[in-house]
Amino acid sequence: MNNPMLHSDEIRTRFSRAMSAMYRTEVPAYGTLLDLVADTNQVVLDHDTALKARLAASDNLDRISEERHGAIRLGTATELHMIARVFGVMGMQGVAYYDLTQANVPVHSTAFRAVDAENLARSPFRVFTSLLRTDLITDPNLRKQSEDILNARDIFTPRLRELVEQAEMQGGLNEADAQDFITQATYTFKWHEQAAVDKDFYEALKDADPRAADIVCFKGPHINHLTPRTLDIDTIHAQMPERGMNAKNVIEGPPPSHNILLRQTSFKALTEKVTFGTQDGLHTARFGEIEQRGAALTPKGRELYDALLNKVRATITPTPDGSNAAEYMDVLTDIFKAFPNAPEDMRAEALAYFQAYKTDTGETAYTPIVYEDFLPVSAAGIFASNASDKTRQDEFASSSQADFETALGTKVQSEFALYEEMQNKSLERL
Ligand code: OOG
Ligand code: NI
Repeated sequence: MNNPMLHSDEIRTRFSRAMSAMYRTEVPAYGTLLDLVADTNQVVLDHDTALKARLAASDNLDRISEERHGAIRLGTATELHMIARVFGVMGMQGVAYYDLTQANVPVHSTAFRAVDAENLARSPFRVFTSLLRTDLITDPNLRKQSEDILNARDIFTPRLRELVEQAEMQGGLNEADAQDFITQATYTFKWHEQAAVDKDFYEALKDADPRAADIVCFKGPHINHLTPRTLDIDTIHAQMPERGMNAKNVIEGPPPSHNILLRQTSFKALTEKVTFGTQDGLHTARFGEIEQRGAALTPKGRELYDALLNKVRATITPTPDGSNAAEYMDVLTDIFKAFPNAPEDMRAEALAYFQAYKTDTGETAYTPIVYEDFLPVSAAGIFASNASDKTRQDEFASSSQADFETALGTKVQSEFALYEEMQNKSLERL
């Protein structure tokens, strides 16, 4: 008989740590970022004892600075289908559909994550997973060659396939098999310095679209960033240059005044040495990011958020050289005065989801439900700033959520429905 199964939450937790260890080795600058995050989080906790007590009650304090998400990019429907099974072993399901073509990026995406509150509490680690839309590579030769390259590759080890099948059949994996699974799964996302194509093809595809080149020209879907949680994103953002990191100019998402959705920033993607056959070359893809999360917004709240952000963008767009970064933050903060930031006001206007609970004195109180997903606009910002400075005018064809879900083998879950269910469950429990 097999030994007892390891809980999928535990497999996910260990997987996120294995990914972190691998990425730190691959990208030393990422280790520097992690050190800065740990130091700053400690300073915040030392100074804010109330926050520390709150976090001790609701979170695992030791895990405060751990990774909360990563991102990968896949090339084919078959790869997406298999990756869904791999993440399934770790209790992660596709939540939300992100149409990146709206930002002229030829991919569509979902986030694999745990969906229930107790599983999220054990490990909220999520992977933003994009699928290339080769139909949007306009040059027919490049498109055909890309598809041929992608169809010929196998990004999964035979052992990983075996373990996934075993997990599906047995309903889990025992300790030894789970450990093997984590090693094999992590291997899928390793960096390959040796490209899978020649330099001419790489350059041609990169000219057409750098994101397509990042996906097609390498042997596997290398993890392109990991993102630990920070308790003070503004301080870390400001300190990144002091530690030698080329930080983005502005923090994406809402202004510091608003504890909603998520705010994130990163050091810009590094240009790294790769080889094409025997030829040396360079590739720019990998970076390190930090995030700070706030309240999950209802559709009404999201609409207001989007409207305000559009207003900001119509007024000012951050310049690539960062010259108007301070002004951008001022405009953002100013325009967001139209969005209530007190939790009780957000609740009164049904802008965010809330968890109901009983206080020590028996009264009903409400705390915002943490947003577990991604911002489409923000994701696009990441793509845009980290892949190329090239501006593209061509409008991509409209997206196809149905195609994506066919590849996935199931529908993506609605993030709004999940938050609403959490809210309802908490009310029922009272
Ligand atoms: C995915 C970017 C999405 C984020 O934080 O918005 C993401 C990618 O660059 O492949 O991780
Ligand atoms: Ni990210």
